[in-house]
Amino acid sequence: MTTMERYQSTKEIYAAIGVDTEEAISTLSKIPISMHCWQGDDVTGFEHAGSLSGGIQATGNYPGKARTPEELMSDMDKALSLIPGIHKINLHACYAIFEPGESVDRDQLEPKHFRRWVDFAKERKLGIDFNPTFFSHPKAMDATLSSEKDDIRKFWIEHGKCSIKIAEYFAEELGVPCCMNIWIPDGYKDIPADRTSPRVRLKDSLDQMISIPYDKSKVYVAVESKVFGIGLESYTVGSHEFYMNYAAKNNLLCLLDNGHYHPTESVADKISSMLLFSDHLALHVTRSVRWDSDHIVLFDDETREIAKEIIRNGYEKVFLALDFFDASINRIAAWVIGMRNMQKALLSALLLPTDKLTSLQKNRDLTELIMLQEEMKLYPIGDVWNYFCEIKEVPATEDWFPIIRDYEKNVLSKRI
Ligand code: RNT
Ligand code: ZN
Repeated sequence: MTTMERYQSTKEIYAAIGVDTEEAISTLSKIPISMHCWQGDDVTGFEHAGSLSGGIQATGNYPGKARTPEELMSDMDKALSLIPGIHKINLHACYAIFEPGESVDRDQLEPKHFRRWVDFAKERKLGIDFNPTFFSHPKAMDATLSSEKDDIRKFWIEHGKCSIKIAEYFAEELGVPCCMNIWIPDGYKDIPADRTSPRVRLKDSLDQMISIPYDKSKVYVAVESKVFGIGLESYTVGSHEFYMNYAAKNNLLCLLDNGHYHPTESVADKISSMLLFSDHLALHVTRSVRWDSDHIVLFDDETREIAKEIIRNGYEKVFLALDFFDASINRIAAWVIGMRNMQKALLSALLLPTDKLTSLQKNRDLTELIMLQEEMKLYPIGDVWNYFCEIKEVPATEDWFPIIRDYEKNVLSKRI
């Protein structure tokens, strides 16, 4: 049977339970996922201002890592050609592109240092999301926006301000709103004597940063909390409570990274509460294995629960990005696997008989509810996925992988 024939019969199976597969496909086509550039080079960037710091770690030494803007763009192109639909790319400030011999510190960055990324995005009709980089830098040794040293704090506040202007430039040039996410690593390895002062300073730094004028319909500033980092296990200045309150008071977005909570906490469960009090929410979907390890996103229960909540609460309200960095396997395959898994999770959420499930809950038919939720797991989602890939002109099933193998042989293996 061809993919089309299988799809036609699967369409009827779903129709019998009240699910319109055409509608699911059309909705899935409209959901952009922000593909993080930093999977391509283990969060290195192009400035070489210092090795990866801030309590995050990319482990592995798989050959073929991108070393230049050209290599990274070429690798991202390869990944995007194997991912169905139109998406966004997510850049960090440390991926600024300078003229030969030019060197610009992070408090002096300008839109022009990202012009080549804008050209790249325009040609491919992609939006861009952005992140100031508050790590891997000599001035980020101890602390950044919460530093007790005024000159250090000023430097990072300036970096934040430049970043807002760059985010605005992306949105203006591309006609797509830019989510600009602030994450800082500041914290302590051991128990601090004063938990308040660093938070007072962080609050003041953020106030200064967002005091500059910018178009709030174009730039959505988000703040990302964290429970701990490597070497910063006891205290994180930018905790969940800090940022949730800061975002609420200042009309910013909270960014929830599902690697940044206690292991039994469910980010899926947080989405409905967040969106009840805020028009938008930002997400970093990742996978933590025992700790915030940033493993590749799988088509697993956690991702599927998050996807269900995105769909049920309105995907238009969510800035959806991935955040992982695996240097132990082919980095382009890592992107493709993670992006396609996120899409599969969204598709599986779109293929649920939501009205029926909701009314079972409302009528307290909880036995039938769990029964149907479980039976839905074996419905033939794969036939819909393969058809989706086919109409988007990307390889279905595992057929994309030989293209990665070829690229590895012809391009990556030559990078020595
Ligand atoms: C770190 C945060 C942050 C980074 C990226 C590189 O724990 O998750 O989002 O991973 O900005
Ligand atoms: Zn993150």
